[in-house]
Amino acid sequence: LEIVLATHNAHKVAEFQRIIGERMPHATVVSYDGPEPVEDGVTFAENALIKARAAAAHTGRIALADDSGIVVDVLGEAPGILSARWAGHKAGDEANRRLLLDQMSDFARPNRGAEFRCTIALVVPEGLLAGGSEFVAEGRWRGTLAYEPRGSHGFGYDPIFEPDGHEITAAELKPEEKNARSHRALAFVELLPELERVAAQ
Ligand code: ITT
Repeated sequence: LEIVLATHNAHKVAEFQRIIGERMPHATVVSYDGPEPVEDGVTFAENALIKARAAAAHTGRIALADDSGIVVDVLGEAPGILSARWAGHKAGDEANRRLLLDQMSDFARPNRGAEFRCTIALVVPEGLLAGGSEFVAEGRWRGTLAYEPRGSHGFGYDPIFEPDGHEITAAELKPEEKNARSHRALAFVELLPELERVAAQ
């Protein structure tokens, strides 16, 4: 089974290689490098579907796309779908984290609750399956925002996110620990039966 992964985020690719590799050892994951669609959805699910549809249409293969981010309770679920570009289009992960910490400077625990969300869209093109197929799964990982970044694993907001049940940040967890319980792993586990079903057809 060959799965096209529609993301340009190398960290997501690495996590999916592990997450999929453990649960579907016979699957081959290849990165999509075709034309980029405009991500103009207003929800994680819409954006994930936009990316997966483009990859499936262009490659004729089974495509997966991930749209994800962090939502902070007291910020009305911001940054949300804007997580990757919270401090500006080219600002990068460190500037995004710094801005979010600044915006949270008036809030102490227990008012620093947040969660990671990941939506994965699965799109099977018509050429592979009569009528094609689309499926969307979501995973959520709750935690608390730290006051300062800690840890060197992971990416994005991992250094400032302490998952519930841990006193360390997601960037201090070993990659295999993060990939066992993260929003991305939970979304993939929800999607797995559907992926196995379409792969068997
Ligand atoms: P693609 O659209 O090419 O997949 P992207 O990074 O632009 O890459 P998103 O629009 O889905 O993807 O933004 C996801 C952002 O949310 C990501 O850049 C991080 O800032 C944050 N994020 C998502 N999952 C995360 C995780 O597991 N750990 C830390 N931050 C995460």
